[in-house]
Amino acid sequence: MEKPNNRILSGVQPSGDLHLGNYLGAIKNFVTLQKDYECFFCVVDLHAITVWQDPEVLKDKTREVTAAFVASGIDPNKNNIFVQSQVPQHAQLGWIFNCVARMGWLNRMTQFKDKAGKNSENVSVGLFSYPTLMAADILIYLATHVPVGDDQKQHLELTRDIAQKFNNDFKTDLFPIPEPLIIGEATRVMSLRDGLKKMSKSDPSDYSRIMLTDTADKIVQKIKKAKTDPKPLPDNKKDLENRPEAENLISIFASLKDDTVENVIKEYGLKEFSFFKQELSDLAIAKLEPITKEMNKLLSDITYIDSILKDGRNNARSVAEPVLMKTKEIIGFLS
Ligand code: AQP
Repeated sequence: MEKPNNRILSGVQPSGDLHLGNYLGAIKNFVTLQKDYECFFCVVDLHAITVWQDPEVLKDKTREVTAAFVASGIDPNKNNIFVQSQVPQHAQLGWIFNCVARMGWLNRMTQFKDKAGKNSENVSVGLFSYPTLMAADILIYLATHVPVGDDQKQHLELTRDIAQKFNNDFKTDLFPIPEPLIIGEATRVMSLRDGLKKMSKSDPSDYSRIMLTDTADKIVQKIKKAKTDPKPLPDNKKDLENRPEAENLISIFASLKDDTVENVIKEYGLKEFSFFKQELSDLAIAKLEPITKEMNKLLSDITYIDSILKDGRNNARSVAEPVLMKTKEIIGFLS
């Protein structure tokens, strides 16, 4: 079987409105990576249903994530954009990996602990075994690289462990050990209300995140209300220590501007936050408004969105099926 050497898989859940963390931590990087890698970008609806999703809303959000990919600059003619549940090989390999991964490995996953909290007896089994499906998402394409935000690093480590164990157990070299790609100044965008909490779709506060669907006025309001400390911006990076809200806003600015935190500090050091917030609002609107407009335009033509997903699905299946067949043969399943 031909082994790729520069193939990427990454996914975004259609579990709510996409926010600036998803954009800066993931989608914006996908746009850059499409130049040098063969890319599989997946709308991971099987992951989304690990927590309750309203069926009608799930359909809309699945198309919205697709539109966000394209509106941000991912070329659907060059890349595979598809929906996870439409490529059944993911779930089939996911089951096999449930039988490879060890309970102790999954018990150590901090995201499960964070998401389940005190409710761990009542969350779905899928939420617990989510990382084995993520391993299947990656390895069903023999992906060599995975762009990851800070929050997904541990899951990628588990994927590497699963690939290694499968290869060792069955004395094969079928699965690559995928490398993380950690890119940009915003690998972990924090909540605008609390610099110690990740910006997230499920945060109950609308003011904790900037959404890709927010109007310019809403963006201004949210940035104006963003929590900061009373001091002006620091004039060197070291002084950002113990100032999580300041660090977050400066990192967001740097990432939106494709610049470094050091350069932003050079330009705005010792300025008041009220001034910096205005500059940040202008920059965020300049970068996000065209994407929002394009997303809305794309979403008015569902037939086009669905045709992108159909092509993506067909390509993805044609790559995934031989890998699944080979895996089954190695395990000893009858063909
Ligand atoms: N705050 C963030 N900063 C940087 N990157 C982030 N990502 C998510 N939040 C941030 C990255 O976005 C990609 C898609 O994420 P996802 O939707 O699949 O899952 P998630 O990480 O669980 O997203 P949320 O918004 O936090 O959802 P909920 O609230 O449902 O848990 C991933 O590459 C992720 O790293």
